[in-house]
Amino acid sequence: MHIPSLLGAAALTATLAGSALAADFKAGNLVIHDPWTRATPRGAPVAGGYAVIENTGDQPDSLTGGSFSASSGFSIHQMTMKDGVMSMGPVEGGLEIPAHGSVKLDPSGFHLMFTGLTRQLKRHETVGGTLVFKNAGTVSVDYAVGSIGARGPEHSGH
Ligand SMILES: [Cu+2]
Repeated sequence: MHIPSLLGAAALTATLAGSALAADFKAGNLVIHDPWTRATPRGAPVAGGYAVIENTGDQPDSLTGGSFSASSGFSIHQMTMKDGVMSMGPVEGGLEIPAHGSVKLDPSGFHLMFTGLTRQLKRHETVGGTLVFKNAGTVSVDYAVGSIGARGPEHSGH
């Protein structure tokens, strides 16, 4: 019997369940750092998704789609400034992740748009989903839900 290690694992599980820890996800040459989203007001129809996608390989890849378990729709968006007005629209043809480079998805630039939310997102939970890449294929990720006004992923323990 390994009672001490079992207790240790239980304690660790309890710690992880208590906070939405940011995490990294790997697929082939890609590393998806700290996927996160924001808590939503009750009844909100959409939420944004953010992460840093790093490509350690010699070939470019491209993000072509994905899914979010708490929404019916998923698209890749870009914020643009035109005539002094910020607007957003879909990125056509996929978002390139350059070889030996990275792309940041954040509230002011490229981002994921979860449309048709099926429920309210609550701070400190994690919500599953996928990202689909041209070369790396489909990657499962978990989005840590931050506060409604969060500007970046929340880290706990450091
Ligand atoms: Cu958008």
